[in-house]
Amino acid sequence: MARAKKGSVARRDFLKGVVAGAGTLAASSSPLAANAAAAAPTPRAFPLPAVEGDPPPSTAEVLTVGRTGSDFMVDIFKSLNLEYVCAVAGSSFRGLHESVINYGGNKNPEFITCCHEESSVAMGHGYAKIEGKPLCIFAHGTVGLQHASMAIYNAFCDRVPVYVVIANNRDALSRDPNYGEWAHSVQDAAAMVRDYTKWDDQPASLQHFAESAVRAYKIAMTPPMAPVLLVADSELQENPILEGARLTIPKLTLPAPPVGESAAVAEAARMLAQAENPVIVVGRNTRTQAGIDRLVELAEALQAPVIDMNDRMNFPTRHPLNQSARRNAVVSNADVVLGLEASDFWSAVNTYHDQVHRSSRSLLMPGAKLISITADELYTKANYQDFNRFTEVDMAIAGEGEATVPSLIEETKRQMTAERKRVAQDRGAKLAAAHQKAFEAARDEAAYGWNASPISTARVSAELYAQIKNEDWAMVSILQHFSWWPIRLWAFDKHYQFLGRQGGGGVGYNAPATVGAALANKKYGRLSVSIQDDGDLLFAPAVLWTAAHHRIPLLSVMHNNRAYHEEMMHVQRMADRHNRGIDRAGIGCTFTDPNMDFAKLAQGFGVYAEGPIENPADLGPAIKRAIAVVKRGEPALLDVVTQPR
Ligand SMILES: Cc1ncc(C[n+]2csc(CCOP(=O)(O)OP(=O)(O)O)c2C)c(N)n1
Ligand SMILES: [Mg+2]
Repeated sequence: MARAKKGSVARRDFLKGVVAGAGTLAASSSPLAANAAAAAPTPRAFPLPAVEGDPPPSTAEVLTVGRTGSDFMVDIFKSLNLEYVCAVAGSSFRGLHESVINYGGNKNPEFITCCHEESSVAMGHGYAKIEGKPLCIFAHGTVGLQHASMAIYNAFCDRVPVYVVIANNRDALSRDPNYGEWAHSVQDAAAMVRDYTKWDDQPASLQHFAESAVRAYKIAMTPPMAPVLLVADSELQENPILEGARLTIPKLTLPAPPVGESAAVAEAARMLAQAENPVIVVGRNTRTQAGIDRLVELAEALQAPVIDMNDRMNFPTRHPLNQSARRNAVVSNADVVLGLEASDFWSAVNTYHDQVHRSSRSLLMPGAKLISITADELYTKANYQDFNRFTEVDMAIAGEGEATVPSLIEETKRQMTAERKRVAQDRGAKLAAAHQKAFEAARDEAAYGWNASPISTARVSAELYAQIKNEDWAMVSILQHFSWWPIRLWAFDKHYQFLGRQGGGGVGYNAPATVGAALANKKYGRLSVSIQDDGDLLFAPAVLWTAAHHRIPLLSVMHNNRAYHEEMMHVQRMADRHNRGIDRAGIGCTFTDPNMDFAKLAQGFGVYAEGPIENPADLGPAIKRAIAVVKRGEPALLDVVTQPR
């Protein structure tokens, strides 16, 4: 167990002064952590309010102090192996800030300078999806958390752990009006994000902080994972550690993930093995390479098609059983459908029509059976509706997908008789042919408008892949606005090669999340690449400076369609519906007159950038130059003017 180190002489002197001035606490000169009772209460460092006749407070002359609560908090963060803290500086956590950089040596955690709290959290979101664990975020009480809130919501909906620490001045008497500390203080700081965090606490003592800090980490990392929030009271940070305080940091033991009940898993395996056309639908399932490999093993044992909902990197895109491009055909033919962490299972087995009268249609054959395996059953909140449409299933197994698949494989293999294996082999051969046909159709489609300007999204995708495919690459951005071209044409097979989406659909995620993912990829020497939408970058572009300052290698290729194009399509749809023509749908949606110069923007933040690139022939050489920069360990951005989708 880590333990608070001894305090300095200066601090002990200070403590004596406080004790004398306050006149309420028993004096002690014993060194820290020696001969002390466990869990001694933390004293007030400030004197009690002066009353008439009191001598002037002795703290007025005391300007230096040794170890404080914030040093101990840094010890705790070190024990949790938090690699980075992403933050916009804020005086409510000035104690923690200074302890991280000086006492903690600015290593584990290292301070990453951010320019918006939404970027801090989204960086943590992207980082966690690569690294499988959270980094730390500091945010200024109230205003910092208000800025951070949408990114916390995205991470919550995406079931990603983010470790948020905010600061607050609970005690009204310790709020300095000169620094706006009244407006930055709050009775219940976590209230505004409680609906989309898994747990929060405002510890009242350092020992309480230690226990809650370890508890928070454990809760965040237990599936279903989610953000947590800890309030580091400003006084608790800045007060000296009480002489004799015997502070301990509890050891962190992460629970093994919940596994589906064995009899239910055996029954699910029986249903799948007996099925004529089993289908696997996979959502936020896969955390590790072993998770991908096991999903391949399960699919191959059954020769079952896999529909990847693209919420994570789950299944190799060029595996013959990957039938994501044929979802409707495959689901319509299924007699048993297994959903693995399929957070939107309903949408995988239904179609939905955005018309005046909204309607939906089930894709399923009558009598088709649905099995779901998900840890989401273990945790659902009420207010925000990210749990999607209720899906009627025939068997529901509460357990984590990745952790349950191994026993499902074992049972499935046991159930596969020679006859079932022969049926499966025939099915697999047909599916392999269908996969190849769908791939070739996508490749043909990609050739349309090859020489167009603005440049086609398929051409951008192909030009990029040509130059990274022999590298250890990771595509760290969302791809749904890019017609999913990389997913349709590239060979993804490693767990870090794709991260899924924003979770809550909040725009402003992509730029910071890709920087966070690239930060995680840096130590592995991976080449992080991103397709960067223009509208998304405009939310908080200064994260480019963060990438430049911290030498985070990331190639951002812009999908600059000069619009909030998705929204423009909605406005067009409304105009169509009202029979008014779509010619004015750009109002409120397009970024023209004047065009924005993203290369200049990036250069202004110290990032290597080229553009606007409008001629497709210029793209390949520009990508080559940008990759050379990224290989030097820096970010680079190419502003590519593209077709809308
Ligand atoms: C915080 C937030 N504000 C608004 C929206 C609505 N919205 C959804 S997509 C979109 C367009 C984003 O533009 P861009 O990132 O350039 O993508 P494009 O659709 O142009 O490819 C907007 C504004 C949202 N999802 N989140
Ligand atoms: Mg756009």
